[in-house]
Amino acid sequence: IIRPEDITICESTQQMISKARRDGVELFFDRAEELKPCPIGADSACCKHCSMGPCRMNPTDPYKRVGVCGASIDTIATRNFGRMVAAGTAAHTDHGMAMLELFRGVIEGTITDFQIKDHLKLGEVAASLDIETDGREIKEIAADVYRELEKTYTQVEGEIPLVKRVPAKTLETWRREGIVPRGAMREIMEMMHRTAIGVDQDYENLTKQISRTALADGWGGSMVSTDISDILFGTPSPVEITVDMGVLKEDQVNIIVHGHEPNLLEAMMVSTAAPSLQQMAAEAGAKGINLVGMCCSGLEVLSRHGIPHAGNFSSTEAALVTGAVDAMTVDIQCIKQDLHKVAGCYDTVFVTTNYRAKIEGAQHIELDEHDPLKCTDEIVIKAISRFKNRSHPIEIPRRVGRGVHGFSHEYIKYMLGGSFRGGYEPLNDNIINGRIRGVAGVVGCTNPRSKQDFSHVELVKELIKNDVLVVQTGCSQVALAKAGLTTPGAAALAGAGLAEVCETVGIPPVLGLGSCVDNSRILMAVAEMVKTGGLGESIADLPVAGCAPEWMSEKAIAIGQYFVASGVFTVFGHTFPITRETKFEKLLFEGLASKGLGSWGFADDPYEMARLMLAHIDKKRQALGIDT
Ligand code: NFS
Repeated sequence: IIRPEDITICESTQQMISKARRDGVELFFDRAEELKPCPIGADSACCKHCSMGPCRMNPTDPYKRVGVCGASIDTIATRNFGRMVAAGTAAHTDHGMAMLELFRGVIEGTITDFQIKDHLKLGEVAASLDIETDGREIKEIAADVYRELEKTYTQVEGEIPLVKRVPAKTLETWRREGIVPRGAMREIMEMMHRTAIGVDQDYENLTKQISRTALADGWGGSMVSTDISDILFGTPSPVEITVDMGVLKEDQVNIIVHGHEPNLLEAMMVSTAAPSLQQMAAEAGAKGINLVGMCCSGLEVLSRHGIPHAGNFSSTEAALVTGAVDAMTVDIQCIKQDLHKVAGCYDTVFVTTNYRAKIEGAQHIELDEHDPLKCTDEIVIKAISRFKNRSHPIEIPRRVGRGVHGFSHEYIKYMLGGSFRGGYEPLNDNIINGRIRGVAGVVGCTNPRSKQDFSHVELVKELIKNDVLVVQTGCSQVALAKAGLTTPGAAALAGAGLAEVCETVGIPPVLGLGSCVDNSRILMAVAEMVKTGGLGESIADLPVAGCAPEWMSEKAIAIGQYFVASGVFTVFGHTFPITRETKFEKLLFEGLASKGLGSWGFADDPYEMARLMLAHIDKKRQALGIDT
C-alpha cells in the first residue's frame, strides 16, 4: 500500500487519503494502483475504428505489422491523436457555445438574471471584430458581436472571426499550410470523418486537419468562452484569494461547486447571499453559508470575485472525505463518476445540474438560465438540511494558502505599462534587456499516475529561478497557489532579473490567468508580444514555451496542439499518446517547427521539462540576437 506522501505533495489530500483508508472509502488513487494502463493503448498502438479489429501493433517494433485493413502505425497513431483533439476541441467549443447562448438570451431579454456587466470588454471585443461602437446602444453592439462570434461554430467557408487577432506572419503560415479553421463544427466533423476506417491514411495530411481543428478551439471556442464570460461576469483583475481545504468551515454550511461553466457558480453566489437563506442557515445553527469552488468552475469565480478554492482535480473526492461538505454540485467536465459514491459515504448532497452531464443514480436539479435561482436555492436548502443533520465526524485539514490571482491579459498590459502607457512594451523591453529570460505557460491537469502537484511546483520553481516569468491556468494554477508561489513574496525564489521586475511592479513571478478555456488569454498575451515589436514577427519567434506536466484530459491534448500550431514549443509530462520512433512522432516533435509552427516536447521529470523549455527559450533569444 502506497504512502500518501508518495501519492501527492498536497498535505491536505494526504491527510484525507489516510482518513479515507480509515473510513474504508475507495478513492481514484487506489484504483490507479490496481488498474495498470495497457502498454499498447498507452503508446496509441491500438486501432479500434472498425470491427475487423481491434488491431494491436507492437510499440517496440512499430513497423513490424499493419492492421487488417493495412493501416500503418503512423495512420493508427495519428487517427487516435486526431480524435483526442476533436474531443477536446468539442468540449471547449461546446462550453463556449453555451456561454454564447446565454449571451443571446441576455441580449434578447429572455434571460434577466444575468446582465452585460463589462461594457469596456464588450467594446474591445467589438473593436477586434471591426464592429462599429461609436454612438451605438450596448444592446445593438452586443447583437452584432453575437452574430459575428456565432460564425466561430456555424461557418462552413472562410476563416473564423477571431483569427483577426492572430499576428500577420503566423496567419500567413497557417494560410500557406491550409490550417486556418473555417468553423468549429465543420472542423470537428471533418476530423471525425477523416479518422474513420478507410478515409485519410496519410499521417501528414491528417496532421493538418488536427491543427486546423485545434486552432478552432484556441482561437475559436475557448476564446469565445473567455470573452463572453468576461462580458457577462466581468474581466478579472488582481484579487487576493484563499486556497486549499482549510477554506472549508466546520461551523458553516459548506457548498462546493465543481465543473467548468461559470453560470452555476454565479447563480450560487446570489442564492447563498440571499437573506432568507442566510436566515434559514442561522436557524439551523450555522454561522453562515460558505461557498467554495473546485477545478475550473472555482478558477472562474476565484479570478472574478475572490471566492475561495478548495483544490484541483485530484482533490475533489478528498474534499468530500472531510465530512464537512454539505453539498457538492457539478455541471460539466472532469467530474469523476465516483464523486457520487464518495459523497454518499458521508451523506453529502451531490447534485448534477446540466442536461449534458448526468450521473447514473445521482440527484439531478437542472440549472435553467431563465430561472437559475430555482436550482441553486433548492441546493442551498438541501445543504442546510444536511448541515442540521450532520452525523459524520468532521476533519478539515488546516492548510490555507493565500495568493494574488486574476491576471487577465488586459490587466497585464495595464499593470506593466501603468495607466498612462498601457502596453506590452515594458514586458518586451525586459525580455530584450535580459532581466526576463522568457515567458512560460504552465497549465493543465493533475493525474493519479504522477505525484499530485509535484511536477507543477518543481517545474515552476526551476523556471522562475532562471528568470522565466510564468503564466498559469487550470489545475496547475491551483497547485502553485497551494504551494504559496502566487504571492508577491515568492519573488524571493526568482532569479535576480525577474525578482527585480516583480518587485518594481509588485506582482508575483507566477501569474494566474484562470480556467483552462482562459488559455486563450495566454494566446492573446503572446499575440500582443509579437505586435508590440522587438521580438520577431510571428509567435514562433518568441522566447516562450508551454508545459502541461501532469495532464490527463483529451482537452489538454487539444490545448497542446493549438499552442504548437500557434508557434509555441509545448512540453507534456509523464506520458504521451503516440508510439515512439515513428514518422508521426518526428513530425510532431520536429517537422512542424520546420514549417513555421511550434513543436511538441516530452519529459518525465520536472527538471528535464525545465531544461527543454529553457533550451528552447535560449535558442529563440539567440535567433533574435538578444542572447546577452
Ligand atoms: Ni483543464 Fe479544468 Fe483540471 Fe485538467 Fe480538468 S479541471 S479544463 S482538464 S483536470 S486542468
